[in-house]
Amino acid sequence: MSAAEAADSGIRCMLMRGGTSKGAYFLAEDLPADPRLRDDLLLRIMGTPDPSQIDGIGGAQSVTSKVAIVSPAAGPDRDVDYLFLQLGVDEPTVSDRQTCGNLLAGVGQFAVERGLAAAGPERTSVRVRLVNTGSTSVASFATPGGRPAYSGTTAVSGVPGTAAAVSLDFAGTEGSVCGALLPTGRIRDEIDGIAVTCVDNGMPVVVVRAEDLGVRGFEPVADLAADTALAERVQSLRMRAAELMGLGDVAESPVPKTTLVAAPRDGGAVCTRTFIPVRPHPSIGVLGGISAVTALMLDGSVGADLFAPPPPGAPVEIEHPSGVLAVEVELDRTCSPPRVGRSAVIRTARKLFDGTVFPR
Ligand code: NQM
Repeated sequence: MSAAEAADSGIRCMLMRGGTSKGAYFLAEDLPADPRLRDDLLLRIMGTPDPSQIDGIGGAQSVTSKVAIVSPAAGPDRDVDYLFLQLGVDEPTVSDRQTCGNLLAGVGQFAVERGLAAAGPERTSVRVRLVNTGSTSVASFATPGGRPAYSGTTAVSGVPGTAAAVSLDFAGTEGSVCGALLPTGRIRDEIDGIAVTCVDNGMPVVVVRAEDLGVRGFEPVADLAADTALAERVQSLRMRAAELMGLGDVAESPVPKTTLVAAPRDGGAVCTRTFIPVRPHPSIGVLGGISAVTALMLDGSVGADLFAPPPPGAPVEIEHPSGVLAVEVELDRTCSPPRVGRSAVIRTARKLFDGTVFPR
């Protein structure tokens, strides 16, 4: 499909909110198979590069400049494959170097909407392979009468109102980007004189004590966003951490993320401020949050002493700028280092529009 043809006839697209992110969902068959042509088309659809994405459907933030590409399962033990692409806002970048647990929240419903997965009469579980990382997730949600229900009573911090719950159960996330839960081979490293724990339980994350970067760790996002010196320190830390984690040059990559941790303030397990990659996240990513919590649960990690574990069986509540993200992480502590059993989270997702998008 040429650029002129795509601009003329448009591309079938569903816009969905998934958790605290928003993105364009496509069937792979509706996009060019050549990644170069596909990425060029997606940039024009999103309105990138432009800080306001005024001529596209992107929402001018990293968490609203996202794409989910869903295709029939290319292998056994799953129903669909989900490729996530992070598009830049003011830079013309398209990266497949991370997945997104928030957009994942809409993938099961999208698969049912497009006929890639059969819905049950009450509830449906869709087994999703996360193509970016090779891990899997089972997305379960209500399908009364065989159709996805979007309204419900579940609240997600950072999203107004309530919607239908989508439970996401993850497997195979441990080391799924870097090859090991502790990609540097150590529970702690020192970078620029600062102690960090580098972790990958589905998302490469560098965990740092907020006070070691000269902040308290519960500042409003706007204050952190205005702190250019902090952004420079975060960038230097993550570039060096990426080398130790085997990620190479990450100048144009959204990973690793950096999560600043502080003692909890609102009854949760820990207070966080996350950077994607150097701008403050309005909340915290799903797998980013799961990875950070996994690090904090390990003896000797940076921030382990700040972590207030919940009672047995209760989820870990991660405090973030717009509220709380509750995650479950099960560790097998009979291994050294411990192995991840399962991770899980409850999100909501909503179909916003379904139609044809016309690229610039
Ligand atoms: O970590 C933002 C988000 C994310 C990613 C980011 C995510 C995840 O809030 O699984 O959800 O860290 O880029 O959607």
